[in-house]
Amino acid sequence: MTTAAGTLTPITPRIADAYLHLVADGDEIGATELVSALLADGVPAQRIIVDLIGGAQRRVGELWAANRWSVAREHAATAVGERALAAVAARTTVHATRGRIALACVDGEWHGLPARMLAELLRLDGWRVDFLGASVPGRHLIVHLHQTGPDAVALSCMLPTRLPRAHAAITACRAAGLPVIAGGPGFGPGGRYAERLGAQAWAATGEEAVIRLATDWPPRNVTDLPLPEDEAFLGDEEYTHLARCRPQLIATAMARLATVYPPAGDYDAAQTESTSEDMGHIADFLAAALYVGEPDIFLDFVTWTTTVLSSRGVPSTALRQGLILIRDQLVDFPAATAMLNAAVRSLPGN
Ligand code: B12
Repeated sequence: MTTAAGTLTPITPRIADAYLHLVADGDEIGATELVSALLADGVPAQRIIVDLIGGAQRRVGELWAANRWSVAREHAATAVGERALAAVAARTTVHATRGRIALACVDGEWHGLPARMLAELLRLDGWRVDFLGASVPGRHLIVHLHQTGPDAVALSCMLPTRLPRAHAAITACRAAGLPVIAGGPGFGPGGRYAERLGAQAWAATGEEAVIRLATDWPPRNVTDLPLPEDEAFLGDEEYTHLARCRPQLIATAMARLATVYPPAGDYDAAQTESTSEDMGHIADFLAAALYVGEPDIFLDFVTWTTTVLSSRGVPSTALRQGLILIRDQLVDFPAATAMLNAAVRSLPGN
């Protein structure tokens, strides 16, 4: 197959468009052929992974959020991305000359592809990588670390709702004497929650992680490093209450919704189910915000949800009522109430 790539040409918009077309069409063979041809033309594997495959995945996210692509179409597109990434990996063998890294997504984190991209970038830079995949429960991670003895652990977290589990995993790695590099947007802008949760390093992108790990990593004697100062405040009473009462909070909010938002009374089964999922997201993002004491986690989520719902024809008043229904069940919890009130005030029309 011939391409317009040219020797050492970066990914041009034309190539990116051609690849996105193949992804949109669910054409795994075509996508595999395209990346193979690019490699043969001398395009660096890193550019294919980050710019082509990663760029298309981000575009897929926008198309899903704007309600232009269904969940099924997103799944098919991601499957193409996984296959294209595997094709790049199969055609680029690099012998491990650095240490060994265990790479896992935190418990409950199902975005495996970004971590897989990082795994390939690290391999290309000479690391031996044990890629453990999506949603790795903390205790299984630790058993694996004891069995394989890596030099460091890389933890991926795309959603802030997984931060409490990320904290548990980081704490367990630390107790095992292993340094953790954290990454993924779940750790917040500039990775600001990573350090608070005890990670020794954070990187925004796979390429940044490669540079970081190649220079002064891993640090020695992790157990001697000082603990983050405010770690003791993580997961206070409000968080614990919310985490424990989550099912009841959602059930009560759903039972009352049609009274305060009458259109919900006519919802079909699928609409009721997705509304209940949205209530779950409200509870989970609120819990994460309480856990790390960062109201912005919840505010960002509400802004994002407003956009997603509006592209599906759901008015912000529905979200407002959902937030109020949760708030009214948390009267004795001042931090949660303040976050919910700020979120209600932030909605359009206020
Ligand atoms: C595919 C996808 C899924 C798939 C994942 C399948 C898979 N095998 O990966 C599935 C269907 C499982 C999924 C589910 C959900 N998803 Co989703 N998903 C995506 C999508 C479209 C692509 C993800 C991806 O591959 N990104 C590509 C890479 C390139 O992104 P990247 O961040 O640049 O990756 C780099 C860095 O993050 C970094 N990095 C990553 N990990 C690490 C680790 C370390 C140690 C380091 C140093 C660096 C590092 O390196 C990467 C490479 O450079 C994104 C859109 C997006 N913008 O990413 C949404 C997205 C992440 N999902 C989103 C949501 C909301 C969800 C769901 C909650 C949806 C729902 N209603 O149920 C669930 C949550 C599931 C869960 N608990 O994990 C939102 C998150 C928004 C938010 N507020 O946080 C996004 C942004 C979509 C959107 N536009 O709104 N999703």
